[in-house]
Amino acid sequence: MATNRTFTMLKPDSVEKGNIGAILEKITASGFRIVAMKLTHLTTQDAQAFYEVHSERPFYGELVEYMTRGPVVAAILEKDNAVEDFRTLIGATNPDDAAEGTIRKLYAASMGENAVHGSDSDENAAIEGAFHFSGREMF
Ligand code: DAT
Ligand code: MG
Repeated sequence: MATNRTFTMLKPDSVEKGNIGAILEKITASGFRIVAMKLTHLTTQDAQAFYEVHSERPFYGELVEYMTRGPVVAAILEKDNAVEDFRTLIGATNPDDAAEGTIRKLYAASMGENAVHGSDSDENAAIEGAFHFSGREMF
């Protein structure tokens, strides 16, 4: 059964471009409740572990560089069917393929710098959220 939470990061390009407010507005206007949130800077080890599944891919080094070049906004979001609905809201990995009105269509520059992360399963949402937040930081 689907749980009702997902994990997101507004990636370094979103922070650099001053898009945090606009993206959070879109997220909350789409019915997601913010359960936990912080500005945090991933270490190289954090980013390598987060994207471990892609460690053999040619873009892995660039991905880790990008994700560690400045702070990100990490958050846990709550809504019915959160994981799937949030993936729909952010749009396809490559912004060129993302549907009109999605966060990546509106705010992502490229496949490599695509503005926002959304968990791809309930299991990963729980793991990713627990990596960044203790129980006392979730409301
Ligand atoms: P998503 O972030 O949509 O879940 P993913 O898990 O397949 O996508 O990949 C993680 C991130 O890696 C993605 O947001 C951007 C980067 N990435 C994926 N495929 C890439 C590619 N072919 N070239 C460059 N970056 C890529
Ligand atoms: Mg993914």
